[in-house]
Amino acid sequence: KLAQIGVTGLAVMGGNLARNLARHGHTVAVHNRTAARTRALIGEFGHEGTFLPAETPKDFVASLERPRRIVVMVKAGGPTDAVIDEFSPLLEPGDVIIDGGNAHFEDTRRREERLRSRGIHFVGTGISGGEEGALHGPSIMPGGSAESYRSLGPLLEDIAAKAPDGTPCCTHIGPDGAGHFVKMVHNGIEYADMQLIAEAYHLLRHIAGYEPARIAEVFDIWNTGRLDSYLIEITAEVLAHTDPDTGAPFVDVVQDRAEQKGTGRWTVQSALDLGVPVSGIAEAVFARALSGHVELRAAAASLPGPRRTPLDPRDAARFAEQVEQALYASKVVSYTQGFHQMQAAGQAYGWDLDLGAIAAIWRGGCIIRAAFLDRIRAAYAANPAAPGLLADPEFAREVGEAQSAWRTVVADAARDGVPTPGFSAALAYYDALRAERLPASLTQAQRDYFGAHTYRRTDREGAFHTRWGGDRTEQRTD
Ligand code: NBP
Repeated sequence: KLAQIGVTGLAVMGGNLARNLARHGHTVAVHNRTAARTRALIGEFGHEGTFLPAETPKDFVASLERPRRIVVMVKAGGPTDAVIDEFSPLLEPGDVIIDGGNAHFEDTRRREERLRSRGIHFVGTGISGGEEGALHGPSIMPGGSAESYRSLGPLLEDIAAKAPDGTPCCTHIGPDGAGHFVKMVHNGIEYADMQLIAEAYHLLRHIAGYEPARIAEVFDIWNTGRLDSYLIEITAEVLAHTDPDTGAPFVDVVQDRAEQKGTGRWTVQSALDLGVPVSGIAEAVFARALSGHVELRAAAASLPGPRRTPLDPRDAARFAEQVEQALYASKVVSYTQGFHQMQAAGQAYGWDLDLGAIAAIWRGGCIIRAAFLDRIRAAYAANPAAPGLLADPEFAREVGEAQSAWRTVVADAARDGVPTPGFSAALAYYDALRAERLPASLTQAQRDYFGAHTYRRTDREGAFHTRWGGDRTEQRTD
């Protein structure tokens, strides 16, 4: 009997994906560079389904039905190229290589183009949900050709997470690097979500004066409303946890230095290339970077700040409600920005992305899963060409209702010296978008002054330059 699909790279992610496929009744060929890992997987989990273990790439390929479907789950970068180089000579036109690692979308575009010329489908696939997701149902974002999805889609939809309405959290995203691009933006949005939650915690701690256990209760309540999400849920659990060694709140014994593996940075780098303002994601990446600059922080530790006056309990409770509104409005902004980036990338790379379908497959399995995403799905279903989420009447209404509390929170934070780069950047974005006139007119006039970069007038067509160094007469330049 031949296998319907194969997995090579059996570390935690690959091993769990292979088990997930086998548990769904598929025959799965398994292979790993170091054969001991393959044997360990079969020894421990072989009883869960039908696995065809192979020790060599040749045996692995020979154990697959045609067209062959090979999931590569190795370390991103050089190892992915090494595996492609090793396996592709053994494959035939029509076969499919699925890269489920966290590849950069430009690498995926390059690999897809090279393999396409040989008739092999290369499907760069975003997989979110970590190791638990890989085993129990991740959110899956496959790129590559539409043809490859016809053969691969049913298998992937089978093992994907299911949204609350039962639909699989997997859809064909678009050609070449589209899947990995969308996974990258997912991670960027995840950075922003986490930063906003961290700021809400910081505000409740230092302005409302709540202890972590009390803040956990607040987050638990928020999790029953419009902020209902995996990240809010785990935040409440972390904040309620007490360190067994010291008896202190766990959050107080963890060093306040956040690390990163790079997908947030990639998102911002791509946004800069596309000219899309993703200030919420950028502030989140920078906030992690700042936290790690220990020497700078130590040198600044004695700089003066405001004196804080603790709020009385009634005011603290009202403040906590305002923080919920600020968090929600800021979250709408960061999703607005992330979806704008996907829309711009779709145009730049010719992907024709279905933004509503992308929101739909993030409703389950992935780290940013949230009730909120169903609202985004509905907004794009109602108006697929909407110029941003804030153009949706429902989101516009909610953010409009939250804006006063949002301003209070950002102002209180500034007054009390609590840093809120995420909340503040989101509010600035909101105010800039809705401004009737931006000071960009002055910026453009300055550019014309020192660089003769010309400007357009509000009252007439054409490009103009003023002779700033001379008689200041205006000339039309186009
Ligand atoms: P790792 O990223 O730790 O990679 C280990 C695997 O790569 C092993 O199977 C190893 O084989 C294989 N490998 C390496 Br390293 N170099 C190789 C080479 N030159 N040729 C062949 N195989 C090679 O595994 P992981 O943590 O399971 O992650 C797999 C992928 O999934 C990564 O791209 C990662 O970024 C991504 N990931 C995603 C999530 C998520 O939530 N979506 C979470 C974690 C990871 P060996 O056993 O012979 O050393």
